Amino acid sequence: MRWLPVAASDTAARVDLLFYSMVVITGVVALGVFVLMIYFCVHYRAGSGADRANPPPRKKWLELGWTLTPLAIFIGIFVWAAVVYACFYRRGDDAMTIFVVGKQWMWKAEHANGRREIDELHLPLGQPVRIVLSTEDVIHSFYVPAFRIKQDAVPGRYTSIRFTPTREGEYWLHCAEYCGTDHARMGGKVVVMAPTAFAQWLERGSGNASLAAQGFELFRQLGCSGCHVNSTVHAPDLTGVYGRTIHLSDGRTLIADEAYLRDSILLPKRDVVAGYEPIMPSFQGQLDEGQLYALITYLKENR
Ligand code: HEC
Ligand SMILES: [Cu+2]
Repeated sequence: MRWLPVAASDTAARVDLLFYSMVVITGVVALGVFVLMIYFCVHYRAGSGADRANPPPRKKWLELGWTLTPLAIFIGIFVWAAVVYACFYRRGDDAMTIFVVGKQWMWKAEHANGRREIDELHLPLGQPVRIVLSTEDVIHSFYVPAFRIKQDAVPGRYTSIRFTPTREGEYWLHCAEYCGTDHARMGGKVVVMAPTAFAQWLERGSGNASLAAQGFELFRQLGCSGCHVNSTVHAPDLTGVYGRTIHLSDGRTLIADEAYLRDSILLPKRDVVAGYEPIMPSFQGQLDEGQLYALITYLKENR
């Protein structure tokens, strides 16, 4: 008998173990409570001959025991669950990044080499993947039950989730956040392929330039290079900007991640780099999510 969808990722194995452990622990406790309750109801019913004299004295160790043991178990479960949760968001350079954007009512995916797909997502078996999510309109939620992952795509920012597919096959992909008329139809399938088959599939791409190359093209077209590369304008050098520690003019310090690069392009007045004038124009409304991510991919790879 199968209670849950097949487990097709490393996260699924971790989530299931946690889930079943909680079912067993709470089940055993509930069973114990009900058995005792029924026993006491019958034993001490009105008119029964049970001995009610000499009630046992209070035993402190017993009360402490049944208070502290569940406390320890619940805190243990909390720590365990926190570790499982943290795995979804672990960073590491080994993960393959795929950009997925939600749009009423479809999921559009773009691989690093520029191959695009809609309502389908091909993944290689055994390779850690990081899905970077965004949306063109309202909140959507990227939900693959077989992977036990569900992550909101939120307007105006990036969210991401990480996992490793561990089983070849096709799995349902859904939107799990009500997003309008065709919400229930928003979804498709995830196809997990053997690594060599995946590599071939990826190569058979539609002939798009890679994300980084598209980004470079935009970097020139939009005039970014006019200020940022060999220019008389006083603007920061963007070579290796990703991951750099940035000092801002208001004294804050942060690490340049995807979110920071996104904000630098759309809301340049918000985080002004120390030592520079806030002269960079906003590019809000001039780029769709795919173009913006291509630009960021170019900045990430421009080391
Ligand atoms: C008019 C000149 C100008 C143009 C055009 C321009 N920038 Fe800038 N940019 C600046 C200046 C000046 C700063 C530093 C002050 C600030 O943070 O606003 C900056 C900051 C940045 C930063 C933050 C750099 C850091 O070291 O933290 C990024 C990223 C960036 N720009 C990317 C871009 C991209 C991508 C484009 C094109 C879409 C672009 N810029 C277009 C002048 C420009
Ligand atoms: Cu949706």
